Amino acid sequence: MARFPVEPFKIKVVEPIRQTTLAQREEILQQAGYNLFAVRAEDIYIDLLTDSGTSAMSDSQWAGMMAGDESYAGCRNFFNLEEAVRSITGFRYFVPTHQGRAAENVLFTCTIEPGQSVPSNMHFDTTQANVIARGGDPVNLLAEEGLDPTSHAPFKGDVDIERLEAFIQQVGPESVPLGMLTVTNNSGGGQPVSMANIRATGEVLHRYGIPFFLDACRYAENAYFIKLREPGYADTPVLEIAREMFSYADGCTMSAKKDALVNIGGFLAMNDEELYQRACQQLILREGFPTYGGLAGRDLEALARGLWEGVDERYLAYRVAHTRYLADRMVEESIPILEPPGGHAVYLDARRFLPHIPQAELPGQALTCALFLEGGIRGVEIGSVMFAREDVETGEMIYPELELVRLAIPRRVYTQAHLDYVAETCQRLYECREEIGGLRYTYAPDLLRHFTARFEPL
Ligand code: P61
Repeated sequence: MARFPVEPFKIKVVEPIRQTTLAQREEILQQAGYNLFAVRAEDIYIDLLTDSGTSAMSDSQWAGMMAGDESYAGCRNFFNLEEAVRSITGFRYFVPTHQGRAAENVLFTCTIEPGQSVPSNMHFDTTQANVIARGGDPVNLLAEEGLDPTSHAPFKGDVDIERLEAFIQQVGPESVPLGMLTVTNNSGGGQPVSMANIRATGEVLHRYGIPFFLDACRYAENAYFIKLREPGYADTPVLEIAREMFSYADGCTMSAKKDALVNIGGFLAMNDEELYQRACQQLILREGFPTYGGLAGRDLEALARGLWEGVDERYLAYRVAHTRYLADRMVEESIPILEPPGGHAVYLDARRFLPHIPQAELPGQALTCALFLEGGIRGVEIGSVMFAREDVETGEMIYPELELVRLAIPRRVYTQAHLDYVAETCQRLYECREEIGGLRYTYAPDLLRHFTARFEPL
C-alpha cells in the first residue's frame, strides 16, 4: 500500500540522472573544495540542494510559456499575474522581480536607514544579507520551541510576541522601519507560523506604527499546515487561509521559485501607494519596467499559473506527505532529524548526528560532504558555515544554535523510490558516523560565505 497520497499528476517529460563511483566522487569533492555549490549538477545523483527554482512545471505552465507576450510595456501576462497576486494576497500593488532577493533589495532600499533594525521570527540568509547591505540589523526573535530540534510543537516558526514588543520598546519604534515573518521558517527547519501568531505580530507592529511584511515564499505550505494543525481551520479552504494570513500584513516579498512552482521569478506586494511608487523607481533602476520587472512575458505567465497550482489542496496534501514520508523513514532508523519535518525539506540534525565534531570544525558541512561521498546526494548546510558571525567587540565566533543539513525536496520531481534511496544512504552513513571528520576553511568571503567558501579535511 502506498505510504503517502499518490501523486496527483503523471510524468510526461523525464531527465536522465546518473550515479558516479566513490572514486569519482572523492575526486569531484576535492576539486570543489569540499563545497557542494561548486559541484556540477550532472555529477549529482539526487539533488536536494534546494527546492528553489527546481520544480517540475505543469503542462499548463509550459503552454503558458508559449503564450508569452514579450512587449516591453503592458504585456498581457502581467495582467494575468496581477489578477493572481491580487486575488491570493489581497495586496493592492505589486511589482514582479526576477527572484525573491531582488524583492528584498527593492523593499529594503525604500525603507531601511543605516542603524535601523528589522525583527523577524528568523530571517533567511539572503534577507539577512540584504538588511545588512542597507546598514540595518536583522534581528531573529523565534519563540524558544523553534530552537529545540526535538520539540514536536505544531508551530515552531512562531515569533516570540513578548520579545518582539520588548525589542521595539527597547530600541524605539523609530528604529524599526518594518517587521517581518518568514513563512514557513526556512532557516529553522521549514516550520510553520500559526495564524494566531501572524495576527498577533501584525497587532504588535501596528500598535507602534510599524509596517509588517511576510517573507511569503512558502506561504501555501504554511497555510496547509494551519489547516492541518490549528484548531478551527480544518474545514477552511487553503486559499481562504492564505488570504487571511496576508490580511494581517501590509505587504510581502515573494520568491516564486518555491510555492509558485516556477524556475525563476518573484514579486514584491504592498498596500501603501507611496511605497509602491518608490518601489517602482527602484525597480526600474535595478530590475526593469514595472510590468515585467526582470522577467520575460513567458515567465510571468508560468508564474501566474503556478500561483494557482501552488494552492491546490490535492497537490499540497501530496507535497506535505511526500516530505513526511522521508522524515518518517529517517525516524524509523533513529537518524536524528529536526522534528516534526517541514513542508519543503527534511533537516538532519548535524549536532546529534556527529556529536564528536565541535561547531568550530563545521559538522554540518562535514555531513553534507559525507552524504555526497556515500550516495551522490547533495544537501545544503544550514549551520555554522551559513550563519556563524564574528562578534564585533571580542572577535570571537558566535555559532548558531541549530546546526542542520537540509535535504530540500524539489516540487513534483522525485518519486518515493528516490526518497527510499536517500533514506537508505543516510542510514548507511549513520552507521559509520564516527569515521566522519571535521573541516576547516581555506577561503571564506565576508558576505553569504557558504556559496563560495572552500574547505579541507582536518
Ligand atoms: C532555498 F543555499 N531560498 O531555500 P531567491 N526567503 C526565503 C528563502 O528560502 C529564499 C529567499 C528568501 C533558497 C534559495 C537559496 O544560501 C542560499 O528567489 C525564506 O532565492 O532570491 C531562498 O529567494 C530568497 C539557497 C538562497 C541557498 C540562498 O534554497
